[in-house]
Amino acid sequence: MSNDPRLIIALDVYDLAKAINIASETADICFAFKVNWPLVMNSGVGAISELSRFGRVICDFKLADIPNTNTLITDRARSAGAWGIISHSAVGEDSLRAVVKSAKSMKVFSVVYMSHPGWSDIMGDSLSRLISISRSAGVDGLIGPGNEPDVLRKIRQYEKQLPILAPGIGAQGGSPLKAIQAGADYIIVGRSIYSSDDPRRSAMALLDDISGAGPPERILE
Ligand code: O7E
Repeated sequence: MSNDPRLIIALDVYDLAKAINIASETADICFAFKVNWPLVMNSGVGAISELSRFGRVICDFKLADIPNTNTLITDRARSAGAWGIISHSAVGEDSLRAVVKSAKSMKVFSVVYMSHPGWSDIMGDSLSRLISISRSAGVDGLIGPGNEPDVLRKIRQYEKQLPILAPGIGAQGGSPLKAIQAGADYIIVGRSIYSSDDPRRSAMALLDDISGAGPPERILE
């Protein structure tokens, strides 16, 4: 399914045919595909099962609701064939626990710090608390900002075991190698790949950049 263990491609497109094209061209060089609201709102939940034919699908729904609603969404993503789901941790431990419980064998990743400036304005001081909530809820990995190596280092200081998945690479200014050197195990990349004329070639260029880094220290299976 996947040769490169570090790259997760964000398929933030509306058009399922385009997402399928990119997935079929890159399935052998990435670890997983991430789908977000643009694709699912336009193409329906069936996009998850369609893309699952090419590899692992992570539903980036950034769940941030009461436990019952989080459970309903997680159940639906699981029945559609998702391999993983992303939740906010800032919504509280009870809501995050509901996601972990209904995910069953599906992986759960929680956001502990975001890559856009507005996050640090409001939430910057909550990092250790959000990591602690994530850990006790039993998530499988953390989402941290690939364009802020200092924050990634802090996350790694607080949490030694869980893998870190880092968006913010390329279009948001982050360097894949610097993110990995700062503690990220996986990088999440969208526009630099899906907006390119040749998504496979762009993905390969990113992989070249990190080829010396070796496999992730903390591996997701
Ligand atoms: O900037 P791009 O085009 O490479 O896309 C980045 C993707 O990562 C996009 O889907 C966006 O929603 C997501 N993302 C961030 O950019 N910043 C964050 O802090 C968190 C995420 C994210 O994916 O969260 C869950 C993994």
